[in-house]
Amino acid sequence: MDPVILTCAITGAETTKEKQPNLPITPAEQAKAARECMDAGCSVIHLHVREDDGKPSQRPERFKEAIDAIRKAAPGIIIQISTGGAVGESIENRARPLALKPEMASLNLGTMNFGEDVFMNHPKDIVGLAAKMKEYGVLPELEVYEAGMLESAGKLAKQGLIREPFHFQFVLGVPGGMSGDPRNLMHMVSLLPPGAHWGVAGVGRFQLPLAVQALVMGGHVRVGFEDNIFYHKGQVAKSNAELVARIKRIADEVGRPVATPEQARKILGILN
Ligand code: KMH
Ligand code: ZN
Repeated sequence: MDPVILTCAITGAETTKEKQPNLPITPAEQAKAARECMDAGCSVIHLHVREDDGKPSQRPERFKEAIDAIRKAAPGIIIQISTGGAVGESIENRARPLALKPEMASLNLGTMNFGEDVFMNHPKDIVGLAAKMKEYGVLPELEVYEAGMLESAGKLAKQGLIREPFHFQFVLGVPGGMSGDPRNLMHMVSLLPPGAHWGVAGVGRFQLPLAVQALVMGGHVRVGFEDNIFYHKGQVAKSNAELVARIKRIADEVGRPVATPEQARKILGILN
């Protein structure tokens, strides 16, 4: 069976230290977490940064500090920066860290309710972010929370802003988006254009079952404290790596070798 790329979203913009005391916030904590995740089988870090007080940030200087620290601690790991940021962040700030030319960045394909907030992704802003990613040679990971968003990728490709094969991340279980019902993942996969790569990020209690479903269906998997803070119901995870290690064990059992960062680069078409 094809290798599975394990991504870890180690920090996020919404998770708090109060709810998850092991959340990595500083560049040093993020570097340590990234190393542990790499040792556990992860090849991509989905990266948000925080200021020292825990506030979500899109400051390029802070991203640079975190990226440098992660590169030193976990050489070779793929770093995917967030252009989603926190709900309510301006599009200008969301775009700023792209100038650091990371290998990958998230590109959110639509506006949606996000818990009690609205996660704004105006069509012109999606185009603007995609154009910047193209300019800087950054591979977009297409974040999709609803089936219609998946179908909108073709429009960006027609405009020459993204290229095929696409790499989708299905983020399922956000209150306001599609839930983590297994039928939703089946439906998403049924809509994929030929040759597309896909992974799933299940939010909260959906993280583990969707990960297992993706392993069986041939997809890639994202775990981490951005999406889920628990190991079991009511049991806060000790580390991001603990969540990665569990998926690696299950992947081994179902015959999906875990991709190294180099294999992940080949699969995703990242050119160094
Ligand atoms: N924090 C969410 C509102 C991304 O990283 O691109 C959006 C998010 C997606 O986390
Ligand atoms: Zn994110």
